[in-house]
Amino acid sequence: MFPELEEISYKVRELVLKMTTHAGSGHPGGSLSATDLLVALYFKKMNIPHLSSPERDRFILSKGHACPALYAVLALKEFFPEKELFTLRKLNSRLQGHPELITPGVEAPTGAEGHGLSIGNGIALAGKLDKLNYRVYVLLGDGELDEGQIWEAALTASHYKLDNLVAIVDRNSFQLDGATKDIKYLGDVGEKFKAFGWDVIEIDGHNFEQILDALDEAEEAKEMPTAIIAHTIKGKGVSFMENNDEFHGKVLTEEQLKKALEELEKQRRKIKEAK
Ligand SMILES: Cc1ncc(C[n+]2csc(CCOP(=O)(O)OP(=O)(O)O)c2C)c(N)n1
Repeated sequence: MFPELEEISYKVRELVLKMTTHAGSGHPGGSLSATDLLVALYFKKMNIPHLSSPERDRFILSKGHACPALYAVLALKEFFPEKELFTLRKLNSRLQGHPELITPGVEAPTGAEGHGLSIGNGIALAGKLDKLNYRVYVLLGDGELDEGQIWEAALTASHYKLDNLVAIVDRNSFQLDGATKDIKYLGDVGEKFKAFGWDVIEIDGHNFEQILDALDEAEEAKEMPTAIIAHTIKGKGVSFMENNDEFHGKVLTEEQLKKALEELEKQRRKIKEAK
């Protein structure tokens, strides 16, 4: 059990829902599926002594539309003030609808899906050439795997033996307009990465113990990149959002927000009582 990480995840989920409803647009569903993965990375795994430190671990949100979750995590890490979250998607805000380099802590501009793994390859290869010990984590959506460039990048990563690179697939089984199985059948994602020369670990992407064990195991990989297939739930934490693709690119109304926050609070209280 990791009650301190669960507590942070509740806060992140609350902020995601509040800031997207406040903005009137955004992608809450895929932000909630990715929340626990982001919290484990930023609050337990990644080493970021300073945002400009050459040795810092890098994270790339390839499924850039889930940036409300990333922004909430970066604010809770105190890279910028929490109140700035409520400027999301506003003109001249540092928090745009998809990640931009103007946001403190964002390592790559993403949002056009399919590019993050190629960017991660470049950063990981540079780390090896410069003999720097940082690690690179790239979060991919499963719908994003429809993009051909992901597979080109997957081949490149194994060719260059990028054992400092970890791709995490947010396997929530949904994409923009439905279930991934109906839009482009993916089959066994882990087997596909294995066929491209990757080490593969399959986990429950909402179980902190499994997430952290997988991230530790990935550090043991030698001369090959690691793919963590994280089985998740789109809209995780809010009953009427879970596995409901309606909330891919649609935000909660004020009334739905109130209900969602009550649900999250109830779950948070249960965790506290169990401590
Ligand atoms: C190149 C490109 N084409 C289309 C889109 C529009 N788009 C935004 S999110 C999305 C679906 C994403 O599915 P997935 O990667 O599974 O995200 P998740 O369900 O985890 O939110 C699409 C097609 C885009 N952002 N980039």
